[in-house]
Amino acid sequence: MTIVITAFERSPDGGKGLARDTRVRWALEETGQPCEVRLVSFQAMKEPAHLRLHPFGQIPTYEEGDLVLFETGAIILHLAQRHTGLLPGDADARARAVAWMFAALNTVEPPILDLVIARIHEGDKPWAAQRLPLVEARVRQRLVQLSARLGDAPWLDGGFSAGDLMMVSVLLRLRASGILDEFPDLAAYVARGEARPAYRRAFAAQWAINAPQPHAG
Ligand code: GTB
Repeated sequence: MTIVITAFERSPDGGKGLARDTRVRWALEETGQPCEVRLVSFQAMKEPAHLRLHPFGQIPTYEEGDLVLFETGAIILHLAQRHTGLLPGDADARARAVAWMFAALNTVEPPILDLVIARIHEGDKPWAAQRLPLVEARVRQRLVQLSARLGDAPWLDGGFSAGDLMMVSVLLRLRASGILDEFPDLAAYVARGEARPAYRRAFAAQWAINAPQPHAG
């Protein structure tokens, strides 16, 4: 059954791999599932054909026969449950890996997204200078806690899992702020994720679409 995902026609990050199709591409690569990618413009995302796939008019979406999914958490959990490579065999270890997926999405990502909003989308607002240190402090608090749990281990709970895939994907969004580099163990954790052949293939595939075009002449 052909898997079709959607991605930005041209990602605003210029190929840094930060748009969320990259984490789905990564999961597909880790599980050895080929896919087709349908590129959509911002306008097309808000039109009825795409809204039937994604009620909030966003990317990525996932189609596999009659199954249509949105939300990267749901898509990656679906792939992890149906194919080998992203969840351990032991039932308790699987449950813990899923807990780390939720932790990445529900506990670590929200303050990071808040930081993106404070720095980029609301950076010119009159309250920005007061708010930014508060938001940064909340991010650092989570990183201190995450770093304490990771300790010297390469991955969050035994071998690499969908929990790590999601956590690394979430932490990548922090790099531009410089805060990730304040935590060398977490920066190394992210680098380990990026060094995985499956991540490199996923990154290259989105880069081929999104990389800045050289100017002619
Ligand atoms: N909770 C959903 C999920 O996990 O699937 C969130 C999906 C989502 O945020 N999609 C974004 C989108 O479609 C793209 S990934 N936005 C268009 C819209 O809402 O109209 C978020 C994203 C966008 C841009 C960058 N960037 O430029 O660096 C990074 C991440």
